[in-house]
Amino acid sequence: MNLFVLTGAGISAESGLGTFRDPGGLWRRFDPMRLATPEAFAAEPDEVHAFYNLRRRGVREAAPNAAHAALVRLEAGLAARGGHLFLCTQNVDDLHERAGARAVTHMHGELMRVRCTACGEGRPWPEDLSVETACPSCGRRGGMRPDVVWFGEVPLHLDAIADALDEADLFVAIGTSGAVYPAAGFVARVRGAGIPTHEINLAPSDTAGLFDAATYGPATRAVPAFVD
Ligand code: BJW
Repeated sequence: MNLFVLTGAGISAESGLGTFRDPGGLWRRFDPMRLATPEAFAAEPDEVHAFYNLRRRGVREAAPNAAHAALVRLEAGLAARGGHLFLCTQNVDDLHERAGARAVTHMHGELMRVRCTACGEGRPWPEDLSVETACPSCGRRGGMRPDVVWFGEVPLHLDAIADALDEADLFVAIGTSGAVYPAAGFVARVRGAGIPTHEINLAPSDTAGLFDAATYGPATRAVPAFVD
């Protein structure tokens, strides 16, 4: 069995990390066009750094929850039976890895990494960033940015994701609103190929009608119940 799991902010909500579009979510309080676009970073880098420094500190203080742990058991269980879990997350946090997941595809990048816009070098970076931060590789200041995918940028690992979608026997989406493309389009793509689909979410997502089956409830209960 090849299982494709797509996770979103809802899986980390009970770890204390805010989602984007729920009541009180990040994009309800902050304008994403002023914080999560390359144009915003060019115009107001201090504001963008302050936002991501706060988020980075939040991730450092958060711990993986029972839903992240259940996916680790799923990965091991499938491997023991000759199957494979392709875990694709839209999340920029590292809670899947800290729970023990062996292979995680971060299609929207990673908050704990930086990239230099001058020389392109990326590296782990768990600390605050500022316009004064110099790139350890090329020495340039002002170009260091969080290694995340902003609106208008192309998500990462799309070829590997397309292959995994084509090879999947089952597609499961967990804790994602289905509002952001291309991830929101995965369910339609696999459904078109006749692959069964299952949604796990607090409430029906924007794409709920495209899933064959659904489990509604908090991820820390619904994901272990699905896995075990
Ligand atoms: C729980 C829970 C609990 C809560 N238990 N569940 C087609 C149509 C229209 C527009 C576009 C389109 N194609 C492209 C676009 C433009 C744009 C887009 O999609 N805009 C829409 C808003 C309309 N997309 C892009 O710009 C993307 N790039 C792109 O398309 O490039 C072109 C290209 C593509 C492919 C090939 C070649 C070229 C890039 C998108 C980048 C998104 N970036 C962000 C920020 C990352 C950095 C950061 O973290 O700051 O990614 S935005 C934000 O949204 C973040 C998330 O990964 C992403 C998705 O959010 P998610 O995870 O779904 O969270 P929420 O809050 O929306 O939902 C949470 C869910 O959890 C809810 O359903 C709750 O019910 C649930 N929940 N508690 C279980 N306890």
